[in-house]
Amino acid sequence: MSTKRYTITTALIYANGPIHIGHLAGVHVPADIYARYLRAKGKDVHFIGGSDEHGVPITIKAKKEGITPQQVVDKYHNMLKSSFETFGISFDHYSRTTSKTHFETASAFFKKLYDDGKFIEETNEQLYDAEANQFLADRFVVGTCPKCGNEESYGDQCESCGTSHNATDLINPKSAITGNVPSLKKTKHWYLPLNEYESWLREWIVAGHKNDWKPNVLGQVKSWLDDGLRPRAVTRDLDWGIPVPLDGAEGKVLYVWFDAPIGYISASKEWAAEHQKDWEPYWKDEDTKLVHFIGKDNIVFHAIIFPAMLKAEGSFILPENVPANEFLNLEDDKISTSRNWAVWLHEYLEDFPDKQDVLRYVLTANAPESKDNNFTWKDYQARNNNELVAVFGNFINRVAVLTNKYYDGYVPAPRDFSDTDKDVLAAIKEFPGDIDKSINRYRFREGLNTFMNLARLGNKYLADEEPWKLIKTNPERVNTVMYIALQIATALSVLAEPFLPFTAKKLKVLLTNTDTKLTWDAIATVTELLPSGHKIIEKPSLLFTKIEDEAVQKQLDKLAAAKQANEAANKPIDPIKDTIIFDDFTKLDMRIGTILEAEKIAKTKKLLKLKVNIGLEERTIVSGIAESFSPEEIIGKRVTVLTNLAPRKLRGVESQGMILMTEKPDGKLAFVVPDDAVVQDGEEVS
Ligand code: B3M
Ligand code: ZN
Repeated sequence: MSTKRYTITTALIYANGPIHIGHLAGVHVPADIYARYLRAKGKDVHFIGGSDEHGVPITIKAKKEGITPQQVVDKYHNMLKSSFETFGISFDHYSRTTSKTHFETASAFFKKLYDDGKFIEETNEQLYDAEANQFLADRFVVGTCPKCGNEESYGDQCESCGTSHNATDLINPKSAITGNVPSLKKTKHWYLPLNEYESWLREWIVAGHKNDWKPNVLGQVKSWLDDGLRPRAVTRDLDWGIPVPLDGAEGKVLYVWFDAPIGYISASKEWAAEHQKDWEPYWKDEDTKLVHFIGKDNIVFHAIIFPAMLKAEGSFILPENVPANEFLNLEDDKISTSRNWAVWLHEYLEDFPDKQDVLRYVLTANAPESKDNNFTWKDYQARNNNELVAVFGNFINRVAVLTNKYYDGYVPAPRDFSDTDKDVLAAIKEFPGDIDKSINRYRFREGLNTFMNLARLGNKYLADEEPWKLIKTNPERVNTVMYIALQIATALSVLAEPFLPFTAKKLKVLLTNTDTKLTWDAIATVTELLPSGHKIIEKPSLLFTKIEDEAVQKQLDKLAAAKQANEAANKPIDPIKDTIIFDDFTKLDMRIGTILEAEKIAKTKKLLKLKVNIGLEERTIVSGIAESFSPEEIIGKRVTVLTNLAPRKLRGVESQGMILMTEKPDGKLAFVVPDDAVVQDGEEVS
């Protein structure tokens, strides 16, 4: 059956934090390329995304910040939505799972499965934290993964091997709320018997999609099926979520992974209501192609659990494909929200407000399509400077400048085409089809590379023909060369749209072909893409600008600071020393003092020579604090001094005491001082 329309979804982002380049590279950039490409092909495309606002991650964040879950999701939903907009992710609708439509849709979905007898109802023992007075599901419990031995697996999923399991499967479970070992307590839940769908899933995926699903997705699916599927609870004992729509289910909500994928359907309903459309064909007609863009940790939910839910419901189509990506690392380290090891989109957009396409380009060129990949700022800079600026930008700039210089901006009329010219004109026509092949197989890096080959072709053509030299000897030939260069530029302006949408727009403005109806496929068929006599813009701006070392260094410094702060925060606290008796303590003479003078000791890094008033007298003290303080800033500071320490010479200066210090998380030192300024110098510490 031929495809009439496309429903394209992106994994819903948990609204408990901002979005980072890992999400973008894995999910949103490829999905957006796909959606824009299909629109350029004139297809009926429905492209949706949204915020995942339920589940334990939201509750944990709310507890941490001392606000309500609703406040958490409101804050991050708005932030996510606006970063996506600024970044040019072309959603037809961006929704959220706390919307009224979604509550209704998810409840009705559950109710239908319940009424049709698709669930098993079971009361059994679940992990319970008596101190927190709460059942421990999902991320509220950590323990050892029964499959791979990772000691920090969550209750519902192990992030190390990707396995999804039940909380009671964990070995040595511990409450993430109190750290206590949980007890067991009986509770009633509803289970989807996945085991009953096993042979159907095997038939549908392993037999039906073995040629079109990505090997990483098929591999994971096969391994789960081979392990055997088990009934899976779709409800939880939590107070944040969509209430289970049954009598006698008070205090229970739908499991977040039950409600979240239904969020895709809710998003379509909202979009349809806003645009006077019918949502149902996008989810129910067999000639609709449904594609879920996700990261590899979401494969089981989109390839097994959600399809089983859809199948159980009975009226929906199933995904045609689930093109999951692997993970993107950052500077050779795993991206981590808790360690703040990430490039956050909202910060990127502040630092590089007009460079959306550069990030899209680098994330696509480096996309973790078949294996984990790495983002580095040096590579980002190199790809911008050596590829976007030096190849694509340079070609377009030459075309624009020379056309204006030689022809006042008018496209010249060509004369006789040389063999090279004919080859180039024929080559242009090959590009849309070649890119089609890559994109239809979800090979976006390959598609982008092919696209860049067209820019390379243009750049090389001009470099070989050298119109700037020919203009003196053979101006007629220059007409033809520039005409051809302008045809390449025009093809680029159309084919750039999925990958570099901001640039495509700029380029269309530059060529003033914004209003022509040049479609993707026209590039392969139309002989003259930009006709002779057409006028382009006089003073176009550059498509790309160079990224300097300082800009990159600023980003690296930011990461270094994040790493340092994280290490400091995780620094283990020293264990308590051996017990002493009271007499040992009374031997110490510690007094409050004030720093009167301070100077650096020459040729040392750490040492300051201080004069300190300790009430009875003034003391000279040499202190290793120069890396934490400048001499000027500490004059007048109150300190605590150990006064009866045997004097000792340091760099020729006799030190008559020691200043008490403690260390801050960033490794810098801080003085130990009385919390009341009225305490006099000389007062003893006891
Ligand atoms: N929010 C998990 C994630 O962000 C989850 C995806 C839901 S898709 C329906 O990785
Ligand atoms: Zn595991």
